[in-house]
Amino acid sequence: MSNKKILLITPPYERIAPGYEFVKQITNSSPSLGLLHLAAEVRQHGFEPSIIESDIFSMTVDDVVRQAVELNPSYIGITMFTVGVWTAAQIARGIKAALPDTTILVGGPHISSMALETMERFSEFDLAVVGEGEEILVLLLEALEAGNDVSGVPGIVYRERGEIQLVLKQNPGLPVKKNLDYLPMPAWDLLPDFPAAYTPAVYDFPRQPVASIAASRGCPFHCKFCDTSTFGASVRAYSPERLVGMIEHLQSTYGIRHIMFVDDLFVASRQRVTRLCELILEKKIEISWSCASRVDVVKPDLLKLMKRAGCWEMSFGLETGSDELLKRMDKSASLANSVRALNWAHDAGIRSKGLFMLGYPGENEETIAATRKFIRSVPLTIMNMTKFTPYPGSPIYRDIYGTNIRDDHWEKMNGMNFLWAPEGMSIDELNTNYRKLLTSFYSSPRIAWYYTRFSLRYPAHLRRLLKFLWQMLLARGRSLLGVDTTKPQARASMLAGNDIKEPG
Ligand code: B12
Ligand code: SF4
Repeated sequence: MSNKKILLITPPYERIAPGYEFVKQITNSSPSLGLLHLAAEVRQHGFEPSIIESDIFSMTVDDVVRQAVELNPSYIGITMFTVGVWTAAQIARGIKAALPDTTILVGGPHISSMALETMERFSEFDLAVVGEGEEILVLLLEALEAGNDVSGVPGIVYRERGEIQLVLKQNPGLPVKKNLDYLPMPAWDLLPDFPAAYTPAVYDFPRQPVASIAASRGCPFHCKFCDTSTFGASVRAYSPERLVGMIEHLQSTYGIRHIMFVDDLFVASRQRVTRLCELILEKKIEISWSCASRVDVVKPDLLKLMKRAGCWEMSFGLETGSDELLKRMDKSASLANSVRALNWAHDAGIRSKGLFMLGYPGENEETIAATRKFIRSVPLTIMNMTKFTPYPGSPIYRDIYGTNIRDDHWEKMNGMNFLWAPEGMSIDELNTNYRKLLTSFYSSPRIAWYYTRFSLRYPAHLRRLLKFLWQMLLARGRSLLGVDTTKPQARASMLAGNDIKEPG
């Protein structure tokens, strides 16, 4: 019998290399904001959403299928990054086998860029929604409920019976709205064990509980490695008043003390950020927060105001210490911009997190040496380095695809595997340099001293780190004794991607 239940799922995916599960102790466990937005919207239209965050609760594909079958919803919605496509397909297959009448819908960053290819490859997905999903999902569910033909629903990919076989069709999407205030509050209330179970990476927040908000959508830049296919180039945002309302709601309902703004470019509008900071100060809201920015859009006075309004950390997409590589990435920013912004943030008293990547086309021993020198010369407090991955939806994907990268590498696209090496370098060399760069930063006396003080001030971080170190020692011990510690599912995924080196 049909019901109005829709189960929204984040599939498990290889976030941690098999055998390294203990790393999870210290990594980011934020919920999928996309699902929270979709749930809030469909609930307003009479549907009954629920959410499974499988990765955060270490659920396997079988666990997810079991829970879905128990709930027996009419609709399943699966969100996916490229790395989660294969497990999403396994989940869809499992559910279809037990509940053949359930409609399986998919969306998310991977679908926004690869909808046709994914639907062609995985017949277990019934319908795909491209781009922002709130309004389209409601239109789609209403059409399905009414038993109508879905061919008129905007922004979807569907199958239509052709003369010989089913043919895939893609409809154009909806025009974007300039202001995000029309969206309902994300449905944090549907998350099991929120906020306790959703902690960001260790040392990445000063106090908890923590929640994330996407205060704007879209980015007008076109960095070649970046996938902007979901939100596009036009920047849209909540009004500062609405954002403050959201922060107050999170504080009063869940006791949230730190907010992570996950916008691509939080500082896209100086005017909007200024107003937000003024409102936080006027209303005397006691909250700390972090956000991401480009290095070329910040100014000292704005940074000082942000600091006064609670800004604790800013992530800057620094990428590399080579101007030549920045040019090749179409980053439209220079090392001089980076140095200036980092110094300004430091002077304002805001922590800077540097986001880097290694292995971009054109990377060589010289650019790596330049990055090493750069990292140690600027006032960074924390750094993340991803292994360059040509994500579908990024301009560089189109340049590289067809050389030696294939679509069955999708399940390895988590920024922790080198799937491709620039001319003149091997994957082994890249892995060695990756380790060296991270060690060179984190072993510097300035950083070691900073984290010692930080741990003493925030013992919760220290406890988490100690637990991680203990589990790492256990894993090392087991590996020395020759005991296989990987879960069966992780082993299967390892075998499926067998021509790719595991992260070192
Ligand atoms: C916050 C964030 C994270 C967080 C939280 C992730 C999470 N669980 O959501 C953390 C730090 C954990 C993270 C990790 C990674 N991330 Co990340 N992340 C982001 C970021 C900055 C914002 C995501 C967000 O909250 N958006 C706001 C919500 C509202 O949007 P949304 O989730 O896309 O959902 C909307 C639509 O996609 C659609 N939709 C989504 N799902 C579904 C499902 C259905 C059924 C329907 C109908 C519609 C639909 O409707 C939603 C509402 O409009 C994006 C950049 C971006 N612009 O999206 C990158 C981004 C998603 N990340 C990316 C990547 C690559 C990763 C990593 C794989 C590797 C890495 N180097 O960081 C890892 C690990 C994977 C993982 N799942 O954790 C890429 C994805 C590219 C790709 N093709 O796979 C992005 C796009 C960055 C980029 N520009 O390249 N990430
Ligand atoms: S890397 Fe940042 S600035 Fe560049 S396109 Fe992506 S979101 Fe925009």
